[in-house]
Amino acid sequence: MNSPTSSTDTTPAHPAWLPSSAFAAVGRRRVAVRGDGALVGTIAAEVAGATAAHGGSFTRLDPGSGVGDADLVLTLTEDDDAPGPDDGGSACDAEDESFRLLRDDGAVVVQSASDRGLLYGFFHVVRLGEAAFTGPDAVETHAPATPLRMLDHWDNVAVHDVMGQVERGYSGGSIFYADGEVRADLSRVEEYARLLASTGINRVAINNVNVHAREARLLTDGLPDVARIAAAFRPWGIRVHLAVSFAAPMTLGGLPTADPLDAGVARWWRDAADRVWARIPDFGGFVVKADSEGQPGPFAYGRDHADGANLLAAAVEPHDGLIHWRAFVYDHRQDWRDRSTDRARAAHDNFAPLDGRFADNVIVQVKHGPMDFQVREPISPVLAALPRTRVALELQVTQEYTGQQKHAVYLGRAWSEILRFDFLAGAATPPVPEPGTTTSSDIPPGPTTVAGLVANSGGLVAVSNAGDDEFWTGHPFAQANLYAYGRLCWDPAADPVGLLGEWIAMTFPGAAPGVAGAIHEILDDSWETYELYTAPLGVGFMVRPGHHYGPDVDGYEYTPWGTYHFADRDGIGVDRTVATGTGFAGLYPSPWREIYESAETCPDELLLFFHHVPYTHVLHSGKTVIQHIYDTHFEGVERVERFVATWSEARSSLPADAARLAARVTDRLTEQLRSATDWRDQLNTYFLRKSGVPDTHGRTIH
Ligand code: GCV
Repeated sequence: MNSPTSSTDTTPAHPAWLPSSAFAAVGRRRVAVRGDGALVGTIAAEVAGATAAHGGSFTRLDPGSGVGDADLVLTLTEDDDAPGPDDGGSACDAEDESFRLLRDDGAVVVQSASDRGLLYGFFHVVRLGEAAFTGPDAVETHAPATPLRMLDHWDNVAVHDVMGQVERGYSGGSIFYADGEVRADLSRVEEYARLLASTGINRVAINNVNVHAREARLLTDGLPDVARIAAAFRPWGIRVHLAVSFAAPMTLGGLPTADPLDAGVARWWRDAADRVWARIPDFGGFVVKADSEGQPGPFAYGRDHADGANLLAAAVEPHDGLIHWRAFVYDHRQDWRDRSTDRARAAHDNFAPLDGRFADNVIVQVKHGPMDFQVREPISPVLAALPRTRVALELQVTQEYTGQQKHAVYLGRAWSEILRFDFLAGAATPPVPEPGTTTSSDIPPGPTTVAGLVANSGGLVAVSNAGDDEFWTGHPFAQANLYAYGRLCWDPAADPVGLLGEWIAMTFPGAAPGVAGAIHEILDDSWETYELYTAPLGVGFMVRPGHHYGPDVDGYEYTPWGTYHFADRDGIGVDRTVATGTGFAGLYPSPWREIYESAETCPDELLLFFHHVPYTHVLHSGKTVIQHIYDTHFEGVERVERFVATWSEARSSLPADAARLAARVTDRLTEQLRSATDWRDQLNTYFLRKSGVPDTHGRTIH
């Protein structure tokens, strides 16, 4: 786990994708900023800094004044801006985060009805660089796909015995907490807020969803400190949320119960919420992990998750607050001998029957896959099973199961695939629900992709990968994941490789062209590379128990966690069919239920998630399962060898001030190669010994 943070570390943070040189195009120009509003001050300070650094000029204009001959005008919408009927803009609408960009003969005007929209417009121009001014005349409107674009931190205030300062954190300590307290110096939080705002993130939950005793108190006597953190985020248009313990009325309030239907409990939560909003008027709401992995919840009182969530929803409703209620609920004390219980079904079984019962300000937060952030899983059917409930997609930017920021793994491509997944697979009309079913087949007409389902609902949430590490993310290349997550929240249809290109261009401005090419060579297909040398064909969880790093094929096989692959001498995989298995495949709407039900039509990459097959089963690729395992593991390592060679050539073209970054990347790639080799040898050896089937190419398997 990560090491405890050091509160005395003074190494300046790497600027990530916002180095001064990324502002050169704006900073060389005559820039005017017009309008009132807290965030307009933020923009003005940014422009003042950029123009001072790069030789341009900056004017702060009063509302209503003329804009003169500026090259770039950043202005709140004023009456004479007369937005057209299609713009959707209305003056002074704080909730409207859209902005308009008008380019006329190289002069650019960015307008927005809100200061947040203007901030996003400013960063849009920064991202475009020179192209912002040299492009053809244009009038463009940009708006986020969803108003809810959030990051969760799994940071502990007090270092946890097992999980450390940041649960599943691989980037040093917490930027919020050190030595059991909220940090006195929150300047890293301010820098972080700026980075996030530049990608469009607008909400952050600041503590671990596993709420331990010290962290629970953030809700009560810790509030002044939470208010300080909120103040650090506020100039960047980001609202703060807290993870809370369902048992708080007992552990903090001294009540005899936390029963969601108890009037005293309801009163306690109302008072708690009133105190929070009195202190932090723009507070966002609470995040709750209940009845999951030992966290308290409504089951203890014979109540369900709608009862639990609605209790908190009523408390925050007078303040327009939100409850993010996690759907990650399953039995973690399963008997591995029992093949009828399927962890993949659990969230659906618990939540689908509750559809329609959640209050309007409850957001059910659903992990993208039915298990737990594996490198490859099918899309969670829960996302389409709650048409009368607000639902958020939960992703994991921190690389718990995808190389822990020691391996270069760009996840933008994975997330893009998830967001584009269409529950109806392009079917023209939704299928007619089968009588008496409560499964996802009755999703309403309308957008049926994951992005479409969450856009006007609960939006997106992801677990952050940032910490107090010099490079923010441990592996400097993992910054690209944080960046791409924010950008995909704003535009889920964006090309993920294009976003990677944006991150490279901003992070390494002016670097030799070979550098960008090399980073693309390493990262573009790195998610697939990681999949090649780790767990095959959607099977998952072949990691060391506990810390989840490195190979251990049977590590979780005979444990209570419900994460099995069922490999024996004849075959491997989990039968999740309706016909002979756990029935999980039947939780999808058509045509996916039929596609997944049959081993003939199931996509290769998910075969072992849905089917138990012999090692000699022939994939669509034409290879047998066993040969696929051997080939992919050899290929994965070969690819990482190429990453190492590519980087060792590219790093010599980096400027001297990137030496520390270059060295860090080299160290991480060295570890990635060692680990990938370990994965290859353990996996191939295990399956050769288990199956007795030799590699057709006769390569070394131990
Ligand atoms: C915060 C997985 C992780 C846990 C995490 C949990 C969750 O089980 O290993 O560390 O707990 O997911 O998402 O709540």
